[in-house]
Amino acid sequence: MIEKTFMMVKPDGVKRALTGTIIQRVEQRGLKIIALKMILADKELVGKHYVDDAEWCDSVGKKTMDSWAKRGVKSDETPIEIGKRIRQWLMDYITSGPVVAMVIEGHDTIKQIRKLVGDTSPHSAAPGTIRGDFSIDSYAVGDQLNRPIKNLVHASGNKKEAQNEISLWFNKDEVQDYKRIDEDLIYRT
Ligand code: 3AN
Repeated sequence: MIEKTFMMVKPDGVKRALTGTIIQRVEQRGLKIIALKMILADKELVGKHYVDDAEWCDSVGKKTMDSWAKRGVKSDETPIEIGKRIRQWLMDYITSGPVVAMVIEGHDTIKQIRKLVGDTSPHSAAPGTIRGDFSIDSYAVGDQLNRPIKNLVHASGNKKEAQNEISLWFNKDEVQDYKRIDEDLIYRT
């Protein structure tokens, strides 16, 4: 099924001059970039992106606690409390420099882009993925330095997130409709 997703090169990816390389990975897979811009986001925008809701905080908190459990780290905090702290870190981090936001269209794009991006922690991300090839950051280092994991990119996790994030970062007239020269070859003939 042809669908759209949202992807963002985070400030560490932009500052490390990896934007072109990351875009190339998307395009060479046969997925189509239909919107693209560099933007210095403010806290209001990033606050809407990383929504202050219990479900999001709980999910990020639980993933973090799993990583702690593997390292034998114990905590009295609830997953929601952990998620809220990480959200604050992310607000500072994502507004610390320009990001490159894009909308990508193609077959099963939401899942395929997540696969291309790799595990949240670059340290665990498989070689061949963006995070696994270009970063070595980890939960452990992030925790030690009280900062978010610098994992180069964000990509929407599901359809609802993709729809919300696309309309948050782009106006309708910024999203283009065009045909790639190889589209018929990829999908049809
Ligand atoms: P993903 O970006 O792979 O979907 P999420 O949604 O679990 O990962 O987390 C959102 C972002 O929050 C991550 N990309 C990462 O930058 C940051 N993050 C999540 N958990 C932690 C943590 N325990 N320590 C530091 N940063 C974290």
